[in-house]
Amino acid sequence: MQDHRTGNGADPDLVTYELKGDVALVGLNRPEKRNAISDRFIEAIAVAVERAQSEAKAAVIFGHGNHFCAGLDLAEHVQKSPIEGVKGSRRWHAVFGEIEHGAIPWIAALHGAVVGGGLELASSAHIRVADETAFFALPEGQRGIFVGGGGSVRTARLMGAARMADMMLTGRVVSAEVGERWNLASYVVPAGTALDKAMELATAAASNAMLSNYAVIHALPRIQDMAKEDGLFVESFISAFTATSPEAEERLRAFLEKRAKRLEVPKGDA
Ligand code: 1HE
Repeated sequence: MQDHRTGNGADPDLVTYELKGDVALVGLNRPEKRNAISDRFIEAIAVAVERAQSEAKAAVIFGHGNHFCAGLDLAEHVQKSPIEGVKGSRRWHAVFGEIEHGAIPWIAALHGAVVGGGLELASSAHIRVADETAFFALPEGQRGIFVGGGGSVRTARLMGAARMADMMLTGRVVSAEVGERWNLASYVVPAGTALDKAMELATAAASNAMLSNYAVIHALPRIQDMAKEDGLFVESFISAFTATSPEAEERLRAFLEKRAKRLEVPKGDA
């Protein structure tokens, strides 16, 4: 497996980057600080995200060490002025926005702390896989701050504002199992296997028509924000447009000519 490190001026040691087939693997690599995200770190993530979008068909983001991510680098944040805080938050929005509304699907492989900005980062991915060691928390209230990485929009939409308010007001720490019930993760897997599961899902997503994946990433969240009739109207056009691509025609013919794999009927939990 070839190990490509991020370059272009971003710190190569903060984020590992690997291209495995069509899937990019982006690893948060500041375990000594529990992958807390500093200004330099967010720039390293930005470089890796851009590179993944340019050469992969799907991507996985994970954390090196015992935790996915402990959120904002509080040591750096304590020294910031309000305007620096606003600019920092807007930069996080831009980088996480590239993940959520970029060109490829992102799967977050979660273990250990998925906390504060770490949960906001995970919320910008399209699928979240948590292993049994993962725990979720939003200790912003305890730290005297507020979410700034898109959590009030993305994380609140995943689990609902009431549950998010509970976590933020009480400091509640939520297990992987509860996180799954609350829609913070779609899969809970045995300890140490989240990355493998995320790779499996990313490989499956990478084998789809890219135009279909693009439509899923861009259309679903936008249609959710539309009035019902507007959403249905837009859906019809996206549906008709994706079906006119040569790739769609070939995939449809492959099914009709029995060249395509059939769906597998689930045996147990799927
Ligand atoms: C950090 C950070 C951090 C660890 N910023 N340095 N996030 C939080 O409030 C979570 C704070 N972190 C923790 O509660 C714990 O560190 C963990 C539960 C994640 C892990 O515990 P543990 O016992 O394994 O590690 P530790 O001993 O607490 O931390 C190891 C080192 O990482 C230590 O530094 P050291 O120099 O003393 O070794 C910690 O100071 C450092 N560290 N977390 C800076 N977050 C855009 S708005 C988003 C707002 C938020 O994200 S608020 C939530 C912030």
